[in-house]
Parts: sequence; C-alpha cells; structure tokens
Amino acid sequence: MASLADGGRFSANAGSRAGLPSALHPALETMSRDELAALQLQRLRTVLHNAFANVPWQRRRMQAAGMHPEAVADLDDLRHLPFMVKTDLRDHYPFGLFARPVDALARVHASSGTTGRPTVVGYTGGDLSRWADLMARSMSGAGVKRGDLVHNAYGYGLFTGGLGAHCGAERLGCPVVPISGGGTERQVALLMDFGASVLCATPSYALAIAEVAEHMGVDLRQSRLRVGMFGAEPWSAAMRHDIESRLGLRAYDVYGLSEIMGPGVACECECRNGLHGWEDHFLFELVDPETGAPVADGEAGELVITTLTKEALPMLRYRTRDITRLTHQRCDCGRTHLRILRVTGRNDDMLIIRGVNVYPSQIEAVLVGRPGLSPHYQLVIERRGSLDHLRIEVEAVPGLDPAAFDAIAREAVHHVKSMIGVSAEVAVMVPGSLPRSQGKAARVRDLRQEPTACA
Ligand code: DLL
Repeated sequence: MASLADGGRFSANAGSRAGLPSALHPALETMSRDELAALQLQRLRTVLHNAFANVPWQRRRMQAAGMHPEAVADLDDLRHLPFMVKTDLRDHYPFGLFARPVDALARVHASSGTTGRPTVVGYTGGDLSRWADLMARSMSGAGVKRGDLVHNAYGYGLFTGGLGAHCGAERLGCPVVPISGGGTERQVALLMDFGASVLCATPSYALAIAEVAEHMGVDLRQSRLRVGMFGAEPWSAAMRHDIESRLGLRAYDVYGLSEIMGPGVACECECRNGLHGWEDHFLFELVDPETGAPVADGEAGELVITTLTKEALPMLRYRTRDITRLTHQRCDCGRTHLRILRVTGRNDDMLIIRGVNVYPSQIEAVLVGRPGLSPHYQLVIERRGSLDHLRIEVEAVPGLDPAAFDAIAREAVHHVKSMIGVSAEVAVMVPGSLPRSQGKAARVRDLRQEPTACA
C-alpha cells in the first residue's frame, strides 16, 4: 500500500497489471473496498491533524464539533464536522485557510468567480506531484499513452485546466503543445500540422474548434486525433456524440475543481459509464442539498469532497454545489473506485422557471441532436409582468433553409414542454449568431436580476 508521503507516486515505466492495461497505478486503482477504506482512514487522520495543527479556523471548527484528529476511529466520524463552502475561502482571502506559509508553496491558482473576490488555492511541491499523478492516471484510463502528442487548449493561467492537464500529460510521458484557448484557426492548423492524437479542451471549445475547421474546409476527422479529454463544464451525451462525429475522436469526461485540486479529481475510463473518483486521495459524499443528509447510491444529490492528501490547503467536507449521482458498484474495467455519474449541473445553475426546476444541461439534452439544430444555444430568462419567460436561442445547423426554422422551433417547444415540463419560446437562429467560448461556455442570461436602466 502506498504511503501518504509518496502519495501513490508511480514510475511511468511501471508495468500494468494484466487485464487492466490502461491503469497507471494498477495496485491503487483496483485495491479492494476494505483496503481503500483503511487507506482513507489513515490519510483522513493525517489531513485532520494537518488542518488542526496549522489552520486556526479549522482547529476552532473541530473543537466546536467536539472532534480531535487523534480520536477519529472511523470514516463516519467526519460527519460531525460541518460542511465547508466557497465563501469560507473568500472570507479568508487570500491565504487564510492555507496550512503552509507562502514561502513553502510551489504554486497558487485562483478562480475568478463572477462577483467579488477570487477563490485562491495553493499547492506544495508534493501536492503538485500528486495532482500530476492523478491527471496522468485519468488520462491513461481514457486511453492516452506515453508518447501521444497532447494539444492542450485549456486556458493557461490562474485557471487550473491548462497547467493541470499539461503536468498530467508530461507525467504520463506525453509531449504537450501548450496552446491554451483562443486563436482557433491557428489551433486547427497546428492540429493538422503537428498531428496531435489527444485534444484537451472544454467541450464547448472543442465544438468551436470543429466549427472553425469546417469553415476553413479542414476535415479534422482526417487528423490523427484519437482521444478527447473534455471537462470543466456540464455537457450532454448528445453533445459528446456531436463532438465525436465532427472531430473523429473518442471523447472522455474529466471532472475537477480548483478548491479540491483541479482537473483529474474524477475521470471516465474506457467503459465511459461514470467517472471514477480517485478515492485514495479524496473522500466523496453525496448529500441532499436542502438538508445535508446522506443520499443513497443512484439518487441525485450534491457532491461533497474531503481532500485526503492535500498539504497546502486541506479541504474538509467541501460542498461543491455540483449535482450528480454516485455508484459504488464495481466497474467493468476492474477499477474499484466509485463512479460519479456525470455532473449534470451546479446547484447555482439551477433555474426556477415558473416554479419548475430546470438545469441548462437538461435543455441541452433535449435539443442537441434534434434534426436541424446545432449544439450552440443560450437561455435567456426575463420577467414578463409577474411571470418568468424562458427563451431558448439555438442555432440551426449550417446550410439549413431558413424557411424551415419556424417548424423546427415549434417542434422544439413541444419537446421541451413534454420532457422537462416547462413552457419556453424557442428561437432558431442563423448559424454563427451566438457567442462562442474559448473556455467555459456562458449558457444562461438571466435578466431577472439585472437592474433596470433607472435603478
Ligand atoms: O473547471 C477544473 C477542470 C479543468 C476540470 C479542466 C476539468 C477539466 P473550476 O474552474 O474551479 O475548475 O470549476 C469547477 O466546474 O465545480 C463543476 O461545476 C464544473 N465542472 C468541472 N468539470 C466538470 C465536468 C475546473 N466534467 C467547476 N462536468 C465544478 C460538469 C464540470 N461540470
């Protein structure tokens, strides 16, 4: 069993266990549930001790909960501790929840957030090494191999996507094209010229690349692309299908968040039947967003994560706001780590339209793939009188006769109503009329909260 000190560090030359050739850390990825629980308990004590000793705010919380790291006898004891939320980090801006002084850190990232102060996160050298290992493990499970050329179109900078994917690829032994987001025509040209076999990007930016390539008359299906590592935002099965057919690759869902680490907290394996959450480094809980009570396997709830090996910023029971379902059933691939069944949206993204709860990804799942409609859409919500009004703006596929727009829109209205239960106006738009993202797509314009001109 690997110790916390090495964090499950592996050698890129380590042999794989027969039958699970894509496992980078075969012993860790297939350990029994009992072994995993024992490792988690040992690491939980260490991380609690770290937080207790080095973060006064965490120590006070543990003391208030009558909890001492030495006295933790099993994993359930963690439930005595209240949840952490994003504002806890903001309230201690910038480094108040760090367990290491700044001069002991190796790197700092931050997420911008739409309002107020950014959320700042920090890593020791050991944290960065474990992150690279987990991202390499994720990529390997998705079929990326040592020597694959990785075109990394995640944004570099404070966002964890760029450097997270970069260091994971390098750790796996892959050369990286660190192109970042933007300059899409150049991206298309370099994909063809360099012959990358792996594309890392948000799913919406992958689609933007596909679209620009089509405009340039370049067929990316003829490129060497084989694997796509897509994440950082919710995306539907229909969108996966669209991306795969236009880019000629196999698309994998990768999940993560900066507060916990960055990309590589969980990732799909070749079975693509849920994302393996790496339980040797994280403790996952699923709770009812209203009551905080545990939610059973298969039911929807909010993901709560505790970091088990983070030195610089231990996070204990962090409410991610991400809504998903979990399964502990063993995957066909042989990995024993639980699976997160696709993150369908964030609690914060949930729209309440005339009393009906709606996630943008639900609307995407209904619309994308319907004849005549492209995956480029935006939801505009406004108040008309005392009623909410949802307008779905979705682009037609290129080449469609505008005379057909109205009929397609009427059909879409019907499908949204019957499958989601909400009445919406659907506007089919000319291709290219909606903004394209270079990172996370902005799907919602909620005008209900915007001040009026005189306010
Ligand atoms: O988005 C880290 C990341 C980079 C993940 C690249 C995957 C690939 P943040 O900017 O902190 O970090 O945003 C985290 O993005 O809480 C989810 O709401 C959302 N998210 C991330 N991955 C997925 C995914 C990065 N695969 C927030 N599916 C998370 C759905 C995702 N939502």
